[in-house]
Amino acid sequence: MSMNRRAALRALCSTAAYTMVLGPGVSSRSRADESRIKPGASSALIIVDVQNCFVQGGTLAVAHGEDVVSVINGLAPAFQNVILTQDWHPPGHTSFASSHPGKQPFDTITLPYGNQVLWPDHCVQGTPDAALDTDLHVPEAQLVLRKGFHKDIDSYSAFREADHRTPTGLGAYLKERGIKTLFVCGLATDFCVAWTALDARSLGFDTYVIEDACRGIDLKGSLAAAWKKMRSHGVKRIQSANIATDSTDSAR
Ligand code: VGL
Ligand code: ZN
Repeated sequence: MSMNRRAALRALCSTAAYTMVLGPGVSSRSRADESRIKPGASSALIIVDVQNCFVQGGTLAVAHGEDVVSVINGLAPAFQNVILTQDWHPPGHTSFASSHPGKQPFDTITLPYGNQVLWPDHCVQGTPDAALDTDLHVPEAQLVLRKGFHKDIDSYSAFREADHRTPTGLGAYLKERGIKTLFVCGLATDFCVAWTALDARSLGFDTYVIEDACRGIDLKGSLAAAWKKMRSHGVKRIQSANIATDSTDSAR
């Protein structure tokens, strides 16, 4: 190896010790004390279902669901692209226990597209329960995607409805905008967040779930099962502290 190549390699290695490119639009300082990811132009934050419905006082309140709001309010400004989703069901939706005589919330039934957990009536279109959490402050959001509006199909995922066929259009939207890396957060970890992250992987996105910006329902072990499945599909589990916000950046 020539001296020039060796010197160039040494220079490259020492640079790599400070900045590691994790994929298009994402870079991270790799030293232990500087291990934050700085989302770039080809990354997006997807904030899943942070609605009145899923926080304290809502029709399907997730334990400590409201705790994600301040975390997400702090994270969103670090992203150049932010998408919000809303669970948005018509009255009499097939996922409601009340639509199935004799059934109770949290029972499971078989529908033409597979198993369906039955829920209390929730996130009914146009009701205050379905509105975004009152304290959520994300003016930078570019798209609010509503899902679950077909009366006979549920849609946990922001990409594909529960029949695993009907697309919401989000995949094409993100691809057309050149987005390659997704950071998913919100409610609930083991349902809409997990299904969104898994579909994101199957559509080829590099996918992170920000654990402390999510809370789970945990129905019969569903939270641990969701993390296991996400891990096996290559979803990366991180914390909000792993994202470089403007203030943490300039502090360095
Ligand atoms: C959700 C259950 C029913 C969610 C939505 O947002 O995780 N869970 N509908
Ligand atoms: Zn729902």
